Amino acid sequence: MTSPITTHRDGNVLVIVSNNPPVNALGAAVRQGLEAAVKQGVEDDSIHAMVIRCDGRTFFAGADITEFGKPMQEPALPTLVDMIEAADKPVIAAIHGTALGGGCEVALGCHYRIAVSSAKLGFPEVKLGLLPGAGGTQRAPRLAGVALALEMCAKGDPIPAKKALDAGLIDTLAGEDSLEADAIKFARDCLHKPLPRASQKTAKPDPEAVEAFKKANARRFRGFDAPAANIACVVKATEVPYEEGVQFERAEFMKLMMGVQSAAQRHIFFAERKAQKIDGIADDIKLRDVKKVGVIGAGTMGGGISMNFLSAGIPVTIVEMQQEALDRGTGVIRKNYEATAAKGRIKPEQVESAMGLLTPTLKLDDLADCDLIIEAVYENMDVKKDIFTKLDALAKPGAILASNTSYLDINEIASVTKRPEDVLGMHFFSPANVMKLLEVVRGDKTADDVLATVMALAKKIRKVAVVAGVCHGFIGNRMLMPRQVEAMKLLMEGATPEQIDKVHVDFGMPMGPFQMSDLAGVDIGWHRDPTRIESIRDALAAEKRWGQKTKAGFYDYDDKRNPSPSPRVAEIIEDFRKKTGTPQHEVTTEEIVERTLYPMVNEGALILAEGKAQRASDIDVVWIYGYGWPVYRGGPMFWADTEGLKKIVGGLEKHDFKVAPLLREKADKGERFTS
Ligand code: T1G
Repeated sequence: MTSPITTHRDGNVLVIVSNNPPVNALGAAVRQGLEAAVKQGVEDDSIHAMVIRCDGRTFFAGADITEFGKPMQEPALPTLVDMIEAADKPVIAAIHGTALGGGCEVALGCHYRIAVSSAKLGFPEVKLGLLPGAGGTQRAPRLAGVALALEMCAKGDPIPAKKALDAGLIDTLAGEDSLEADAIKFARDCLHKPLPRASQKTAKPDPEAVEAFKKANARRFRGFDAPAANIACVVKATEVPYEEGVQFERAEFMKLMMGVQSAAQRHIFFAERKAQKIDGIADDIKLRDVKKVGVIGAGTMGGGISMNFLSAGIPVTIVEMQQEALDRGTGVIRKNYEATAAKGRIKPEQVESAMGLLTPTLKLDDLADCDLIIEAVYENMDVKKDIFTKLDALAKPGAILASNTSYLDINEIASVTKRPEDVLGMHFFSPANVMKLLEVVRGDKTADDVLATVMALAKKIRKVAVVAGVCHGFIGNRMLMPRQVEAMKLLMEGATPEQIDKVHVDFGMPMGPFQMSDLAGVDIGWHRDPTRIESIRDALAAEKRWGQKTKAGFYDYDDKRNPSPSPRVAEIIEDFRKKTGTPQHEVTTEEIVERTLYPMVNEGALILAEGKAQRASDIDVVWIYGYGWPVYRGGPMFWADTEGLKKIVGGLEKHDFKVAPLLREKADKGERFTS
């Protein structure tokens, strides 16, 4: 097999090139090729300098994650990086694209670094539950200082080349189209300079920066192991020589690599990408052009949905019934963009360019030339059928007609049109301009190219899309229902809202079932008859305890929306317990987990068996990106595997749940849902 590494000479400079698509991952063949090439350059006296660069879209984007967990083939990346640095001739890293993880470490092992200004450098290992394991935590603080090294290693976000240049991580910038030539020239300019080796520099201690960083990120790092390990390694770099520090780094890396959290986060890394693939549809299927989008409804959802397309440079025509509602909706869109600009996350001119792509109208007919129309109106089947009947008459042939319904039957909606093959669901999660998950609901008659077009479009609008089948609540909300039902039952049997929510927050969820109800609205789906009180929720809704929006729900809220347990809610719960004569018992944490989380896994097994999700990892992606399931637990199905399916079945049986056949089958066979 030909090596992904080739070399060519430019006079006395050896150019070493990697061609390992798609991202030049530093797999064994790449490492072996690099080692041989650098060795060749060192031993050849006619070579006075070396340039390392990559073909394709990017410089090395890291170690090959697919190799993790398999027997490591020499040379190990740390060894290779040290070998590059030990060379007695200048080695220059020529960077484009994203030099990430091990790729950034290779660059820091080189004596000099040159990058095009569009390049980025970073250490995303922490997002995989890891840390830079090839000297990155030791070289970065020595080159760029503790504060930036902490940001890069413990948060994992890449930095632009200019910032890297200012910080001393790279030495100069190259022309976008002349990277190799500029690198060769730079190499020659370095020939008579001392050979700088990052590992030999000193990283100055900065305890204030460390404490400030820890404090500023405590909430973000809650529950994760890797950030603290990254911080410890960066601090170690300021305390001991490189040789000692890199041993510490290696030990911390191996601890994380062997841990469940990293396995979970690597599972999600691949699961997110696998979710983009639609089984049975060719990757190269011809997609429909989507140059113009129509959105019906300018409320919270319609406005948020519109922003996704506007931010991707796709024009949107947004329709409302009343001018006042239309003005309010477009006003909220502008306000959202301005708030983002105020935080410096976008430039003011980007606000205007986005708003310039928005066409508000009161006329449904103005959607006639749209390639995709998304309905985001009141969650009522009759209302939706009426709209799709009208759309069927006015939309151009080939237009994709989508509903943002969160649980209604897409097949029934499609049935009122003469083009059911062009109809599907696009279930955005509120706030739609923020939440990354998009459930793409495939109707029985949805055409393959329609589905593939929307899945591809999702990536363009920076959503994480998952294909869902038609069923009540699709994937996410269908699994949410048993959790909410059981949580209410536990209230009746003796638990309190704060007790149940605490179990979920301690588990790693951003909020528990009752905090979520208060956020979404206790009155969602309420029959709105205050005299009809058949449940605790009815009683709350009847007293206008609708959640955060009325400053009272399952909790009481102060002006800053800080929750506190509500004596009134305790009374209401107590009344219902007495009225229904529900037997009381002391509810334990274990019971709350078994009765609110295990049923979610059970429902996930039913969803899989019914083919409403393509794969268990898709279900995990839904819950990570739609509901904030802690990524270090890998999603409900991965977590069930780590808990052990036999234990899940036992817990469900303990509480008289009907165990899903697929779950029982896998438990009996000792199988897992996820690889
Ligand atoms: N290893 C193996 N495959 C990878 C990969 C990697 N590092 N990165 C991407 N891929 C695959 C990905 O699965 C997909 O495959 C295809 O490439 C395109 O990816 C020792 C231990 C580089 C910003 O964490 O962030 O170095 O689905 O769809 O949107 O210290 O990929 O086509 O079959 O994401 O253009 C550290 C992870 C590793 C970077 C490009 N590095 N990758 O984004 O394409 S650990 C990372 C990314 C490490 C060392 C440590 C992104 C990207 P398929 P894509 P993209």
